[in-house]
Order: sequence, then C-alpha cells, then structure tokens
Amino acid sequence: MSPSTSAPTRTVRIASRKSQLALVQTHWVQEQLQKHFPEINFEVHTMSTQGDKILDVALAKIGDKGLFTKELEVRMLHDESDLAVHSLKDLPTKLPEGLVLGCVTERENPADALVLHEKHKGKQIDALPEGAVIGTSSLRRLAQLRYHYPHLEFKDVRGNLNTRLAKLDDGNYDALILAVAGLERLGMGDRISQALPPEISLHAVGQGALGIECRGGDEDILKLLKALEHETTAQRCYAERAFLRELEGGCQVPIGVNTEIEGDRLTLTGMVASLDGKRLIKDIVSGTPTNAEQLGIELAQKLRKQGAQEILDEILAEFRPGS
Ligand code: DPM
Repeated sequence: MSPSTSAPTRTVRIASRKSQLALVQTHWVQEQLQKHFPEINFEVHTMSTQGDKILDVALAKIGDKGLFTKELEVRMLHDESDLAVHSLKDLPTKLPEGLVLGCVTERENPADALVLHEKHKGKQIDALPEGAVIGTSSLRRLAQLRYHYPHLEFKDVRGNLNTRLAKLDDGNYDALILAVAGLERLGMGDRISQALPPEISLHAVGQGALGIECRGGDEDILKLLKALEHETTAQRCYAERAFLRELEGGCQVPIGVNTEIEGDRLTLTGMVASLDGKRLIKDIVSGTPTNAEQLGIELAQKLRKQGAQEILDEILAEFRPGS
C-alpha cells in the first residue's frame, strides 16, 4: 500500500514502570489492545517511580500516596502518555484530578501465597515451627498472620521478586508471603507451597487485577479500554476500592478483603487488624453487583462501628512520614 492512500497510523502511548512484573503486565495489555485494534500503533514508554528507587526503607514508613504511580500520572497529565498500566492494588483509591480508572482487567487468583525455604518443603503454614521467620513488607499480611499464628516471627523484605526469592533461598527467612498472581505472571508459580485461604489471609483491595488509568476526558482512549474491561472483576474491585476509600486507608494498611459474585449477589468480606495481631475486626455484606460501591461503603461503616477507625488511627500515628 502506498503511503498516500493509507490513513496516517495513530499511535497510543502506554506508560509503565520498569520492573519485570510491570513490563509483563504492560506488554500483555499492549498485545490485547493490538489484537482488538490492529490499525493503531501501541507504544510502551518505561520509567522508574519513587517506589522503585527507595528500596532500603520499609514501605509503610514512606507513606503510600501513589508511590508506584505518580511519575506515570504526571506523564498522562502532560499529554506525554495516553494510558498507564498498574497492578490495581498499587493504584490509590483517590486519583489525581483529571485522571480516571478507565478499565479493570480480568482478575487472576487474588490469594496470598506461602513460599517456603527448601528445608520446610511440603509444609503448610500451620506446620511452621515456633520462631520461624516470615518475610513480608505488607502490614496486612503481617497483622493477619500474627493474629492466627502468634508463634511466628516477622521480618521486613524489599526488592523485586527475584531478589526476595534469593534472600529466602540464602536462609534469611523460613518463608515469604507473596501474591499468587505476581508469581504466576512471572512464571514462578511452582514456588507456591500454599495459596492461603481467605480464612487465614484476606487479600489486598484489587489484588490480582490490572487497572488501566487514563485522562478522564479522553473518550477515544476510554473507548479502546472498554475492550479489555472484565465486568464482574470490575464490580468486585469497585466494591473493594469503595471499602478502602471509605476507611481512608492507603495501599499500606492492614486492611484485607474477599469478594464473590454468584448470580446477582455480590458478597464482600473485609477486615482491619492491629499490627500486633491482637485485634482483628471482620464483617461481611452482600447485595446486587450494580450496587458495588454502596456495599463497600456499608461494610466500612459496619467495621467502623466495631472499632476499626481506632486501629487505623493508631497505625497512622505510628507511620506518619517523618515520625
Ligand atoms: C501493595 C502491597 C504489596 C504490593 C501491600 C499488600 C506487597 C508488599 C510486600 C499495595 N503492593 O498487599 O498488603 O509484600 O512487600 C505488589 C505485588 C503485586 C502488585 C507483589 C505482592 C503483584 C500482584 C498483583 C506489591 N503489587 O503482593 O506480592 O498485581 O495484584
């Protein structure tokens, strides 16, 4: 075809973090969009975020307002990128003015995974001995596991998946807790010793799904993103995000959820726990999926009546940046 007869190719610019997991996710989105819209050219631009650069400080201590998303958002606001792919759980529940959550993709297994040192091969979490050291930087995982297993010890761990697994294999920890979805996307599903059931660990809000962010007024991009939207995942995640937003919890808080949709019924379970694992408040609501956000708000209010806000305020005071 001669260039004079074909329409100029339109280019859509996708922003992504540089981490291995982010790139796998972004390239998957790029491929899906390309399949749906072969006439458009989808281009990926990568960059580091604050969260990628600060590796030596516990995540909870450096605050969480868009730690892994801000640089990508600035690019979209400056019209240097058109969309950004995030692990939905890393995307704050309140977005900067001008940006929206344009699409939620089909969720993979949202559970947390137990990854063991070889010497514990074949065990489940119940069988780990007194004093076994669990590596995690998640206050949510820490609080729930302390509640169920007060005999275990916990140690912070940072770095990408490979770094963490190397630290585990070197004997610095007896086990790690990581997301099933992240391990599977990186082809490391065989390292999972146990997917923790929701009775032991409620997952993070949005865990296992990707969220694609774009400019709110960009109808062209919003239309493209509709092709990747997964309706029931979106309804579940909207309920979860409304719950977290209502409790004013950031990404790094001991708040966990589980959702199920069966027929025309969405059930949302949520919990807030203290960091010492001594208090854990948990409740459940259900209703129609079209009412997802309202359900999230309702559950937050239920937990607040049972003392959830006091627990969150204590933690906020402990981790306020600069303290
Ligand atoms: C958030 C948390 C963690 C990530 C906190 C939490 C885990 C931090 C840690 C909000 N983001 O879950 O309570 O354990 O040190 C992250 C992972 C994925 C996205 C890795 C993981 C992959 C799974 C997904 C880090 N962000 O959770 O093990 O895309 O849902």
